[in-house]
Amino acid sequence: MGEPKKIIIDTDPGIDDAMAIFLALQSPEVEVIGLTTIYGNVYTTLATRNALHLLEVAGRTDIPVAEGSHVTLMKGTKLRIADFVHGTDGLGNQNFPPPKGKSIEESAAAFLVRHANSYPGKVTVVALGPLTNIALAIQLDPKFPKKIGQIIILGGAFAVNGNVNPSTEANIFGDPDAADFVFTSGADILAVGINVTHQVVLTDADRYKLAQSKGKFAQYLCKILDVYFSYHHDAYNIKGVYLHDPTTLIAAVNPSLLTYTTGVVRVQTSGITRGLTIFYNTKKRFAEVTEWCDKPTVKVAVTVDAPAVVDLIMERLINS
Ligand SMILES: [Ca+2]
Repeated sequence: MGEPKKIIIDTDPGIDDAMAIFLALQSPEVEVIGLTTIYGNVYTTLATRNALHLLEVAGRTDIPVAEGSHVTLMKGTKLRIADFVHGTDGLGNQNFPPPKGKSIEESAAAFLVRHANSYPGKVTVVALGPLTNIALAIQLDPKFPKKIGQIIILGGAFAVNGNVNPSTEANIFGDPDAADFVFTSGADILAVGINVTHQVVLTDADRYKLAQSKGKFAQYLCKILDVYFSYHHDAYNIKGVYLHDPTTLIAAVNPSLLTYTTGVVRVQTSGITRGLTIFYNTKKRFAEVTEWCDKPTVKVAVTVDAPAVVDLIMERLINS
């Protein structure tokens, strides 16, 4: 294996964010060079606190945390916070003690820009929340899309219903203006939507296996997973949980476990379908000039080897 891929995880922890962060720390294919925080599952201040806490649990306080935006790209302060999914603390209502460490002085956007400049083409951002910080990084440095290696995005509902409402997936809903800006920025983008992540389910039996293991991360996750299981039972009538964030992290660790298609993605920024992601496969030549014409293409995940992804996640969390 060559050099591990340098990754920055932009995150709103979040129960499945916690799982993705631990998975990354357990994966020799990637080197986590920083966490940047964003609102989504919780407000940004709490996301920062949770990111610091998770790194302390992991014994990886060497990894810096840069706090991200508290408002949307358009300075909106009325945020959608999914605390009913992850618990009011974002981590399964466990009332963990506050972290000892602090975030660095630099903003998330400045941190992203600095690392893209230090290692041009070599840094992958794994964006697990609304895309505000990534959009701000592009505003800060218009060359950011060309300097960053890849941006792997958990977001979108491609040709399926959303999970906030029938049109829209939660991370895109969090900041549709930022999402449209990032998707059309010309960066090397890979989007993993809920059309894919809804195929990757951690079952009750898997949770039992985690609980029976001696793995440090497995033990921790079993404590926080109850709230997430309850939410999935109420919302989807399933005895399992969707592994949104870990599956997206796997796209950085082992991209061959997913398949992809290429096209232009635009995001609806107003109306009842605000946050809708519309993919254009570029095959049809439309008679009129459309809002998708002359925009850069991105990759969108189409299929996933779900059993292999769950096995890999389980193996790495159990052997921790
Ligand atoms: Ca997340």
